[in-house]
Amino acid sequence: MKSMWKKAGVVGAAILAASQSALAEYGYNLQVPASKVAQDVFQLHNFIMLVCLGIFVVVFGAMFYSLLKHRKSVGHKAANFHENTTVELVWTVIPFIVLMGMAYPAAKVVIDMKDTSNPDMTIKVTGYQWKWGYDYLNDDVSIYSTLSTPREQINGSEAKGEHYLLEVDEPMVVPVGKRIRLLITANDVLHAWWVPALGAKQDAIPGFIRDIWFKADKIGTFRGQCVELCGKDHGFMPIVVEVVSEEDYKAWVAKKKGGAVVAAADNTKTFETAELVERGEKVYQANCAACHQANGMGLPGAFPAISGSKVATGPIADHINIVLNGKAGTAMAAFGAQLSDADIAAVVTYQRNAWDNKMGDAAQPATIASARGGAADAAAPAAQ
Ligand code: HEC
Ligand SMILES: [Cu+2]
Repeated sequence: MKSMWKKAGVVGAAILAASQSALAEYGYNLQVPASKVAQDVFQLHNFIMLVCLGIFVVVFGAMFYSLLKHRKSVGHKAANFHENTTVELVWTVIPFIVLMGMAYPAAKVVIDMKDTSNPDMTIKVTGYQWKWGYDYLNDDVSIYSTLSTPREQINGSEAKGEHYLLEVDEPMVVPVGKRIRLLITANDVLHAWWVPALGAKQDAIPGFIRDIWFKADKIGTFRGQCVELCGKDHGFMPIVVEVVSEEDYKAWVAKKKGGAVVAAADNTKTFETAELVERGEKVYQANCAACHQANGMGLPGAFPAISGSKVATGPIADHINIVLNGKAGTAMAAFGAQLSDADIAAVVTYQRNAWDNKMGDAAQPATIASARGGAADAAAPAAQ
């Protein structure tokens, strides 16, 4: 007898410990809120769940009570009545009050989410197939944020990391405690920007600009995903927001601007072919491999192989032209606005000298710069 109680005690304690650690981890809950709006959303969710639970208990309670107490086998006879005004009033008025009780706090939170007035800074967010672009309108910094999970983890030849498919090369960096307004749009198809812990979610629509805001309460890294089905790599364009102190933010901006100066200097340099190939491989992995594949073989029927391609083994001017200006009506986007002259020179040189392509020639940044000028007319239809 005694040992049975002891066993029950141990099991009870284990259940309690498990449920408490589940709570602590929010394992089965929404993400831990990191902004006022996210906190409001979280509380609204809990409140409405409780209302639903209350309705569930009352409705099913009444139903099962009636089924059991008034069943035919204990001698009950069904009542047969129509048009009972009192009952009809009660079942109209009570749901109305319940609905209003939920709609009022919900509308308040939605209005707060959509109130983008008085921002401390504004960032334009652009969805691309398949990455995010961030333009800091106040600080004149622009970055592209692409997935950094290694291909080996995705194709299963390596163990998956802690932030599998939720990590990027360049996170969006913002200062803590500031009202950040986001102007959200897309370059090709519908995408949607969502970081649950910051309570910010908005569709990114080509040709339209929608805005939202958030103010992060604490320093930390917050992760989200594109939440609008946008094609093959929809699951491969995560969002990472790095919330830092005001000083760290200023230092980051200064570093980005310094980087831009170095990058600009690269555009006037002349490189060795080997340097271009090495740099071009990185540019290719970050910008092109999603479609043309790391091995240059493409995906038959959708994305052409670059290894052995007529363009990559043909006249270099045509090769530069398709990378700069894209090809209208296909998934091949114009990279002229996204990549620097040095990066385009590098990726073109890489494509001409990797895999089965043994062209031995190289494009220099200066060639790209003049192609930009000269191809402006030809580019107009391609850019659409
Ligand atoms: C979203 C998918 C996608 C991405 C990313 C992409 N391409 Fe393409 N690319 C295409 C498609 C589709 C075509 C075929 C266009 C056509 O129908 O002619 C193409 C064609 C090409 C061609 C011509 C190949 C041939 O033999 O016709 C080259 C060269 C090329 N891309 C280079 C690049 C480079 C360099 C990058 C990265 C900076 C890149 N592409 C990124 C989809 C993509
Ligand atoms: Cu998307």
